[in-house]
Amino acid sequence: MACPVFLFPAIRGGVSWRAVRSSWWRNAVFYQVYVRSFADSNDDGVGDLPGITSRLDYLRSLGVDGLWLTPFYPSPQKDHGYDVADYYGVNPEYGTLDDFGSLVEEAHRRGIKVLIDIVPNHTSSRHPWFEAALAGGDDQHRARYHFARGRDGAPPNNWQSAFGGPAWTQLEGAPEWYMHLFAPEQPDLNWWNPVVPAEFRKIITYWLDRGADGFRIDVAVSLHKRRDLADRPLVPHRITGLPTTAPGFEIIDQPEVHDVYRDWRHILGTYEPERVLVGEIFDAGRQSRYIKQDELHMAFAMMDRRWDASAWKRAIDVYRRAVSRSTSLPSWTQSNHDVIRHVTRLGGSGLGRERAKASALLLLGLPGQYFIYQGEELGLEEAFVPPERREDPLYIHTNGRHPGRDGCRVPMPWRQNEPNAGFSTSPPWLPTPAAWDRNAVDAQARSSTSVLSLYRRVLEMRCGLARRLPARMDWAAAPKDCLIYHRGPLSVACNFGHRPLELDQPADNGFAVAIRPGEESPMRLVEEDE
Ligand code: ISL
Ligand code: CA
Repeated sequence: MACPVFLFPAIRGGVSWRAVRSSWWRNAVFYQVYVRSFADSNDDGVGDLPGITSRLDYLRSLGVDGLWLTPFYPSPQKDHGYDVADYYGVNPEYGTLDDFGSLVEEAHRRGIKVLIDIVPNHTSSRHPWFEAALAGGDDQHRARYHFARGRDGAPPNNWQSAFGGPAWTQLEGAPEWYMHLFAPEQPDLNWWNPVVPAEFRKIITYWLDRGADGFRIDVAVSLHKRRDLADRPLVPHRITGLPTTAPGFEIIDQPEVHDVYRDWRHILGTYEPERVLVGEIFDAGRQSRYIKQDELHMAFAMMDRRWDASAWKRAIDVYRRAVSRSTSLPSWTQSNHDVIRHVTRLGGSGLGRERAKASALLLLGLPGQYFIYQGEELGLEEAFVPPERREDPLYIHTNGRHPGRDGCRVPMPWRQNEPNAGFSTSPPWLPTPAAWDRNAVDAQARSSTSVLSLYRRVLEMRCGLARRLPARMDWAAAPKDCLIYHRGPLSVACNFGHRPLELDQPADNGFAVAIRPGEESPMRLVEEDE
């Protein structure tokens, strides 16, 4: 967006005033585009890059500074793009490299930055490297992945896949197994082999040269696995007594992962304007080790706590402390393509939506970046996807024990009274819930009380206040079930309770939130000039 952000965090460690001052990403608002479900330009039921380009004016009018595009590379789509078969191309379903070029150019013309997703932990099993490793069985290709002999017909160790079952699959008719911390179609790369970091250096340079403003790094701390591939020690579970993995035994997050990001940061440093690295890291302890002047710029401060004032205050402080020794600020976020949408998490329907409006305001006033997940600005809830239509590997590989993540990936509703809420004239890859018509962008744009209108107003206000907001915030004394903080001229109050609260602290310069159950418009937004 055109709104310049000039907020100055404490300057430490020799970062020049100029460098900090010119950072476009500090306090920016990012918007996560789930490419497959955002906008469909050719009515085949699948979102695509030209679709995104056609909606850039919508994103500009929302007031975002940058986008994060989920993976759009050629891929068999076993994990919807997080299984990359070619890191240098565009999945034909999503468009072409030229379409990527136009998207970046048009976004930049509107002052919007474009981050792309990079998936360095694993490739697709259809990546030429893995195909060569299987076909030839030669050591050179196999050494790019983790192949190991099993133990008496069992996997090489007891590591588990995030999608259920062992993290190993045996080759047909052979004693070797290969490692996959996710689906079997996502073999893990061996980052101890120098060929792998060399290839990723090439990949990131390639996309930086094509105008990418930075990367969201998938499973950022997993690259190097512990070298001895030792079993995870098992201890009796605290409650059930059943054997469970012992805490504190790392199979990932090895010291060498930091070398990778120092290397990437160095490469980014040779580009102007500044490019950024956002790690998919949610743990605050890890964030404090990876968010550094010479490593990552950002990671996700995921606010998925239960709706409780002290739990939220604690989480906010934990994430603030995690970056306190760096020049970075937290990147607040509530949803992404892997979690249940937060309106639903916070109680669903009217109540969940009011809480979600309040939490967005609470977080948008804080120092730091904010990541919106597409559809959040419409107040979308988790959708029910009929079991036979589910596609998520998490659902498939857990044999349905996990409902999967399809419910937060359902295509965007754009227009009321049109097939599939205006996403596509063909049936979308995941079905649009019948009731979603009322969530459509066009309907919400017409209503001043919609979630969309609230997001637009708040982002505009944030942009207007930007120059006057310090990087510091202070909690103020607050009644039970309420959080209040001050940040320069801004005061934010958030009521976590069920009863309306009268505050004696005036919030003349900022916005105040109150939840009044049963009222049509429970949110109060006090603009500066009121
Ligand atoms: O979604 C999860 C379980 O519900 C998480 O554990 C998730 O797998 C983890 O955060 C890593 O996520 C990323 O990498 C995965 C991919 O499936 C996710 O979509 C992606 O965000 C494997 O590439
Ligand atoms: Ca399409």
